[in-house]
Amino acid sequence: MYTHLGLCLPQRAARRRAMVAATVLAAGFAWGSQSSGAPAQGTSNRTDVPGVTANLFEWNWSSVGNECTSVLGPGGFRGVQVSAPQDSLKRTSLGDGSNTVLHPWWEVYQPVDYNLTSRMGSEEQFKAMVNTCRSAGVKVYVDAVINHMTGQGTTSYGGQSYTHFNYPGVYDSGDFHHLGTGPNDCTSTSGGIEDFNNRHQVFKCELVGLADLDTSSPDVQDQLAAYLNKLIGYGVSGFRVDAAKHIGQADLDAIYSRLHRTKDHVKPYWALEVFGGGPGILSPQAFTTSGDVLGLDGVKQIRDAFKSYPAEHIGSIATLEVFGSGSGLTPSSKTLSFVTNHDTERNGDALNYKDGPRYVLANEWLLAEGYGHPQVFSGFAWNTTDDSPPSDANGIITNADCTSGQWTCTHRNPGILGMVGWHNYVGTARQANFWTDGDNVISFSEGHRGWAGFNNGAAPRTITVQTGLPQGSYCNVIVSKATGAGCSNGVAPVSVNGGGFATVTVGAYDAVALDRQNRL
Ligand code: ARE
Ligand code: CA
Repeated sequence: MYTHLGLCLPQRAARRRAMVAATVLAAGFAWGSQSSGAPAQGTSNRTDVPGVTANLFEWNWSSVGNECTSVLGPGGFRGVQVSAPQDSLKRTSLGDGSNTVLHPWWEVYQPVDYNLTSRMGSEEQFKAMVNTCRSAGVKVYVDAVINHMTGQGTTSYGGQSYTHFNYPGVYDSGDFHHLGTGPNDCTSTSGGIEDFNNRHQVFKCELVGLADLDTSSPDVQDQLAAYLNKLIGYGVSGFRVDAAKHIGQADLDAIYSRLHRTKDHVKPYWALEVFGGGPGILSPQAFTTSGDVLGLDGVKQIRDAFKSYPAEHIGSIATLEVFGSGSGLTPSSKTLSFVTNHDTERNGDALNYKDGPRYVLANEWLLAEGYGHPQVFSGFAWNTTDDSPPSDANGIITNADCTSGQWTCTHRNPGILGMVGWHNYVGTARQANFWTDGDNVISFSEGHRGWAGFNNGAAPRTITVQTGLPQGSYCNVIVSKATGAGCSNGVAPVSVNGGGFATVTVGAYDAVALDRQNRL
């Protein structure tokens, strides 16, 4: 149970109210906070509440801007998450994490200073991208790397020279945690995190050798807030806080309290990266007092339902009748949800683009289920886990080209775009009429506005189910839209009878989704 507005409501109803808040905020009106961080300065505690977002992982700024205008805005995406824009390590030799890739994707997670001179483009290009996206109705959320600086190298993309504990003009040795015995030192043997369940080590020791900022220091907090406030000044709406588990609640709250309001006059969205598995104060649940959290436990449940890793059984999505706080996950209104992100697509925790139609199906299902603030991940194709995104000889990332096979572009899949529209349309309607064959076919309605069915099996299935919809002929939004001349793409409409029942054939690893805005 999650309480909101003084009422104790079932989780799903609470989630629906969060979506009302999102709609109202998008329209620019005041509303109560759903995803509160630390108490805000000033008179209001309202925070940004994201609608459906696309995570365009390591897309360069000009490609993100183009995508906002041509695909994301028109497609109903209300936000885009972009990669860490600050100046970072530029490797000059192999070793130290990759003996084969000179410019692995993870260079951007080693900040050197807070100029926006990155692999994705210049500060001017970043600003232009934010303006372009906002004009297209797409808010921008930034991956904020604020727990640490570098773990290797001596020079940055912006041409800055540095050493492990010295970043000219930004930080010197006194701004970091050090190996030692004092209360503010890292007390592990190596100076690194050796025990991920030890609170002291997790907060104050080095994560994979990355120089750990003393985020309890007001000077460091000011420096970090100045960086984030610069981004807010450019029009950014919020942050995915990298390695938030290693900053800890108290320091996160102190940083958040220093942040300005966004151009939409609300406090920024604050989504904390906290891998599950840690006990007590290190758990994702324990971070929901400081912001939203990433749905990293949810990705494993989705993987296990659709594919049952690691055994690679055929999956059984009937279990998804219960998903969200009912299945042990963080509350819907406090979670940035997704099928995968850049870490889990590489580490086996999640389905990924290599799973083909099943991966698309899982994304379509999440948009229908509506748990959390759903996000669709699109990165680049890779063979080894260190591979660089397509880039020039200097590591500068080249334009994303969805026809090249080098970029995954999941957000452009017509079925996913159809479900983004469906998700936005059904809005606050309540899920009902759950039906399953007990194995790999499920369907449900959202109020009287939408119905969707999913088949995670290798053969088409014809089902007769209650859709919750009024009588009529509907177009399957996975493959078509209603037009004056019938369903687009020559697709045959689905008939719903006077009792709300329909007989529908759902293809192998495919979905059928109907909504009233696509009734003929
Ligand atoms: C690279 C090299 C290293 C080298 C280091 C410093 O790979 O060999 O020592 O540089 O020179 C990413 C990459 C890292 C990369 C790093 C810096 O994944 O390989 O290191 O960038 O370039 C924990 C953290 C969680 C973190 C994951 C990866 O809790 O915050 O580890 N995730 C974020 C990002 C990553 C990023 C970083 C943090 C660093 O999303 O992409 O690293 O900015 C259990 C634990 C979790 C643990 C998890 C690891 O579940 O409970 O706490 O997550 O295992 O799977
Ligand atoms: Ca830390």
